[in-house]
Amino acid sequence: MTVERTLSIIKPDATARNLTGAINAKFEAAGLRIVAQRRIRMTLDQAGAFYAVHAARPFYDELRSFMASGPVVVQVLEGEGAVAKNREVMGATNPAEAAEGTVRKEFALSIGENSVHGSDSAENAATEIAFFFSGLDIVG
Ligand code: RTP
Ligand code: MG
Repeated sequence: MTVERTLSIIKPDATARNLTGAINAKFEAAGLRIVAQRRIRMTLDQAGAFYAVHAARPFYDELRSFMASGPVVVQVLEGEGAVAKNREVMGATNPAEAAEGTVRKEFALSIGENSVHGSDSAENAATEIAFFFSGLDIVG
């Protein structure tokens, strides 16, 4: 497998509960390196643009309001098969279906307030990384 990068977001429900370090520890334990990281507060428009792919979904308004409701930590994770590995560490979207030991099993509050976002393909990872970071921000 090749070394790749993926975009991760620690969502407002997790920053509100001071879980950034606990979540980062899970990423690092899985061999993912945090090669860029920034704490930001998104506007409704920025959150809507980031999740534009879900614009037609019934949960879109709820999702962008939630993502703009408090601070988030945007980060680039690097490692062997980083996209799939991060999705594994995150667990299923719905915490009720997430495997033991995953971030969402341990920390998520609901299917919406589920603590983390992770890119779902290498192609989307490149687009999502460029949404928040310039090349100079990423130090591998
Ligand atoms: P993410 O994009 O945040 O990494 O999550 P995901 O791939 O596991 O799930 P996705 O289908 O892409 O959905 C994006 C986010 O929308 C919220 N959601 N709410 N109320 C609902 O039924 C519902 N379904 C999805 C979640 O915050 C989900 O992570
Ligand atoms: Mg997704």
